[in-house]
Amino acid sequence: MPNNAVGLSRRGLFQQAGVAVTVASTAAQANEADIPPWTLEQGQPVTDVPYGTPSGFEKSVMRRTRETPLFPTAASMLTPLQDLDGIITPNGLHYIRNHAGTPTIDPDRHRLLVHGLVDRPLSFGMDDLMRFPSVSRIHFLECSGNSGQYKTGQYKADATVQHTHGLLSCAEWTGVRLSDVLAEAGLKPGAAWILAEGADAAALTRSIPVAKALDDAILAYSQNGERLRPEQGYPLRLFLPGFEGNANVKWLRRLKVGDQPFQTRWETSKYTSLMPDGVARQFNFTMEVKSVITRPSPGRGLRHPGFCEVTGLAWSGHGRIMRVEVSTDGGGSWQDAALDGPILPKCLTRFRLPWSWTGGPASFQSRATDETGEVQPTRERLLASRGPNYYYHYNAIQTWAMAPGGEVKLAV
Ligand SMILES: Nc1nc2c(c(=O)[nH]1)N[C@H]1C(S)=C(S)[C@@H](COP(=O)(O)O)O[C@H]1N2
Ligand SMILES: [Mo]
Repeated sequence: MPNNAVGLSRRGLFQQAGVAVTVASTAAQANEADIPPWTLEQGQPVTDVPYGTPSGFEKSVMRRTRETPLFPTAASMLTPLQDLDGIITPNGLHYIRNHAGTPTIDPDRHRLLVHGLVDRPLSFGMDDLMRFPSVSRIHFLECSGNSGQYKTGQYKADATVQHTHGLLSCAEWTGVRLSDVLAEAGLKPGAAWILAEGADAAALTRSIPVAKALDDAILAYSQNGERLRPEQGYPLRLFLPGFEGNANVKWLRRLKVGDQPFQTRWETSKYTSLMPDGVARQFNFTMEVKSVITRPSPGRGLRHPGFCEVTGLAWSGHGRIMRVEVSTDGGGSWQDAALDGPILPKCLTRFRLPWSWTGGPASFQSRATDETGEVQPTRERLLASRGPNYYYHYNAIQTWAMAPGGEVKLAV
């Protein structure tokens, strides 16, 4: 079994990495009598910040677009994974994937209609929904197009992990169990699929299996403790843990229960998987096991040889992460990384490996295994098994190449 807990003292950890760490070496030389200017005057009044924003020195930590979007309303913004710690994505940095812009919705006028194969068609206002018992769960959300450009080799030479993996975020989602709402309406015999429709100009619609709706689906109204951001579906979104981003319908206005899938354009012309035999596989919902090293990574290289913590994120739509192995020699040898707890199902898991850079070239890879035993594939294995027409759900092992100077670039 993997070694999930490091269980070493800091000193032991550094020794294990085989280096002496000199993080505090200049402390003794600093003149402690030098009082910094910000200590000599009053700070900013607290009443100036009714709603806080990050320090002005953190301006470079921001969402970025994949490429210049042809349509600003049908585009995406990527999460800066290289700049974040832990597993939670701050709300202002959650990735955005919109097909027709972010609507401005008055929550007092927003309704959710539940109809179709139900005993009692119902219409809910936000106040009605909030009277149901609430649940809060920490889950990742990933667009199935995340990392898809690897397939086509379209990344620019200076792409970072934000460009390659930034259609990925993780938040604590609070809302109402969809099963509770469906119990109010009463499912009729034969109910098997539910059409979920958004109130945006795309009127995005997806068919969701009733089994998923009754399992762990949430009608979410909050994200990391506050109401959803407009970009994430304010005031209400469908949240389907582990399912591809597209099925998590934002600005949710309608649920129609049926006995078969509704065959919307989002599940026929888009978001299908064209197999080598020419057959398009539909309803390929669950995001497969995947991981990526966020540091070191392109733009986050090293300047001095010595101790370096290799860290990144692993996730699986099938459940918990069991193991993450890290290679610093391009897959020649592997070491188990430590996993930060709690290790939650269908959630990002942070991994860490103490490492010592001797100053030479290195080639970083991470390989995750989930609790179903599924192992993240190599690029070769993935492309071979899927054939030339498959695009979505690219979950292959990622390689970052470090040059002797310490600069890191994406490989492939
Ligand atoms: N109504 C509606 N729901 C939507 C979309 C949309 O454009 N309209 N985009 C989908 C796609 S493709 C993804 S990946 C996720 C993105 O959610 P996020 O913007 O909160 O990250 O929302 C999905 N739900
Ligand atoms: Mo997506």
